[in-house]
Amino acid sequence: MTLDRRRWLTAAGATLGSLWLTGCDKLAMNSTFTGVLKVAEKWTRHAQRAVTDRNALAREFTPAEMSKDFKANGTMRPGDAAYLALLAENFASYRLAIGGLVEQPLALSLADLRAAPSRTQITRHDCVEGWSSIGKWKGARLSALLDRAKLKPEARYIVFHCADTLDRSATDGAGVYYESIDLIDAYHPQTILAYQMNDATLPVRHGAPLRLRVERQLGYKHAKYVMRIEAVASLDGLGRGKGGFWPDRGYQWYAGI
Ligand SMILES: Nc1nc2c(c(=O)[nH]1)N[C@H]1C(S)=C(S)[C@@H](COP(=O)(O)O)O[C@H]1N2
Ligand SMILES: [Mo]
Repeated sequence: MTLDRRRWLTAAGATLGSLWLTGCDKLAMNSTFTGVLKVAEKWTRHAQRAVTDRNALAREFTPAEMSKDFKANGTMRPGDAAYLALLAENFASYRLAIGGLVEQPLALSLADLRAAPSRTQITRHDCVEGWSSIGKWKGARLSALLDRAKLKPEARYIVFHCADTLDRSATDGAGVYYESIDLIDAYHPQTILAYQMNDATLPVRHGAPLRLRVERQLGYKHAKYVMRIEAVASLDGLGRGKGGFWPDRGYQWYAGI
């Protein structure tokens, strides 16, 4: 499935459609009503343009433009026992769980992920803190994995649960890093689960064994150390309810660039 315009335009269409369905010629002659239609039409075009923009590719760079030293940020080596155990055996028993609102829950090894449809891209990572680095990423296309898991129609967001506790002072259990994206970004062709960076196995400081690249958004959306993916209908029950570790602490949930 590719996330078509339908899901996006359903809301606009429903409103506009019900107006049309009144189908009264007298109404069409009424200038207030035609004014409403014009506004609705303009709004629909606006929504359409927004969809097109969201599907556009992020800029890609040449190998010569790659940063000599790609900065690392946030957690650079999770101290969590479960992660350290996986690291000690070089992720041999690592399994990416894909569950929640799916017909077919999955548990994928790194070999499975490497065998899945992939994409390679050289992109610029922009952190809200004001730095950028350009790097080359190779990973499994999230769209293909979600197609394999078969999203249920109620699924609206994809959540990435990470291995690292970034805020050890959080007593409400919201100290573990997580992030979420909507289905437009989940199905964007550049949205991948990267296992390789700059032609080498993804290093620990950059999120080994698997990290999200969601190239149309700022750095904090790019969850590192991804352990589990969950399809959900609402972000309410997660963390502090804002859909991500940093959004729970005041950052925008949608960090489009
Ligand atoms: N699990 C996890 N993912 C994370 C973070 C983190 O601390 N933990 N930091 C985020 C932030 S703010 C940025 S800028 C990028 C940094 O990725 P990098 O270390 O590969 O540069 O990871 C993001 N993803
Ligand atoms: Mo960041």
